[in-house]
Amino acid sequence: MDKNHEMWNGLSMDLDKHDLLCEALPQAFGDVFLSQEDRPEKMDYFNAVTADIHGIRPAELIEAQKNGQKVIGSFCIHVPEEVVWAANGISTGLCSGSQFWVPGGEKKLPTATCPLIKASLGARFDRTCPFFRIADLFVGETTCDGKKKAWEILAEDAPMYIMDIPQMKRKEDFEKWEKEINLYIDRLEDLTGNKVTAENLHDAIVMINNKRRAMQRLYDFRKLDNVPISGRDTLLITQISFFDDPVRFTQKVNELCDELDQRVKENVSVFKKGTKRILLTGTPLSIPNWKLHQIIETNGGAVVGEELCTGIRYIENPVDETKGDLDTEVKNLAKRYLGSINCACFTPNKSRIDDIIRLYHEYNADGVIDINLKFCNIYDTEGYFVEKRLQEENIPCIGIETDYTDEDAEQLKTRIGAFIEML
Ligand code: BJ8
Repeated sequence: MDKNHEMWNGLSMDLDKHDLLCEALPQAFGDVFLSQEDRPEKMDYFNAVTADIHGIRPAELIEAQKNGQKVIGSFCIHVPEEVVWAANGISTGLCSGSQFWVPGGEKKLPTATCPLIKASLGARFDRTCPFFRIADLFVGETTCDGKKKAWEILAEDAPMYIMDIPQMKRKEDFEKWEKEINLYIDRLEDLTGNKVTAENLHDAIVMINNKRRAMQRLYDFRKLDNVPISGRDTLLITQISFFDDPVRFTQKVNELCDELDQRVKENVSVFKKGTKRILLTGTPLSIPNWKLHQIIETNGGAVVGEELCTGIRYIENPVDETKGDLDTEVKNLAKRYLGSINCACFTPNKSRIDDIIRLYHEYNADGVIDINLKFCNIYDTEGYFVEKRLQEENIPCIGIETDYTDEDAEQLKTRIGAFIEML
């Protein structure tokens, strides 16, 4: 048994089933990423992380657990990772983006549930993802009905903690969210045995802000006429940002950006002149969901930005770094984590549409694709306002509904190809 298999065995994973996933990944990765021409050399690090995605980082997490640290997994960018790091825990993302895990989720959930939720439960119940075996605590939230009920089922098998997210953004909602963050801190202190203080929380805020700043630096290259990195590569980096060590990740993104600076000086573009620039908006694209980027970028388009949780919503708006007491630091977190994220779970959610229009101009896009994961009711319904406002602004837009299967790939190619052609 090799080292990885020994580790997975120790996590009581279903090795035979998991091997099937490991066998499929290199082919998919090769098709989507390695087939691209003229990729930046500094993508090497992110390639290596992806190639051993269930090996390198899980081994690090297990090592940290042996040294007394706790691993906390979450499913939503509303859950503030800073408090986990402040309690000397390790934060990791758990959202799942592969069809491989969906049937396992369907054993527990109605078929008419979004694939993100089904895959997340399938990964746990099927014992085919090491991150879902390692986490000491699973942090869910009350963003949509599907998730709320799914957490109750997940709690039959996994240690769950739920954060109750307000669904409006009034003064009293910010106060409530502050209280929720304080309750979360209590739970983390219990779990880790460490106190969250103004100092360690401030350090964690700066560390995660640095990660967001590095990613913003990367995303800024996508605003240029000559785009030196593809949308696919940027998406992969963003997906990795949720589970990699934040300090190392920040350093690697900055190294890549140094290379991209050089490319800009040499006018290098990974896209041919005249390639149409697409802004995506909608539901998140969790790893390894690369389907839409692959279709767009092999059919005459360049994805230059994502108004998604796996995109700009995660990286913009760093937390206020003004030093204060613990209450002030928590207030600053609440402000950012409630005020700046425009999930469709909020009512009203006009600021999301304002953001789409702002980003369309900032990233010099030619058109917008509004993506909706099948059975996500809130984004689907909000699509009404997205399309209406964009039409008023004369911004070309199409709505796409899809899931994690490849069954609709041909149909999507035709629709997206036709949309790009008319831009
Ligand atoms: S802040 S988008 S990460 S909840 S796609 S599970 S909403 S049915 S993922 Fe999300 Fe947080 Fe919002 Fe972002 Fe439900 Fe819709 Fe599925 Fe969703």
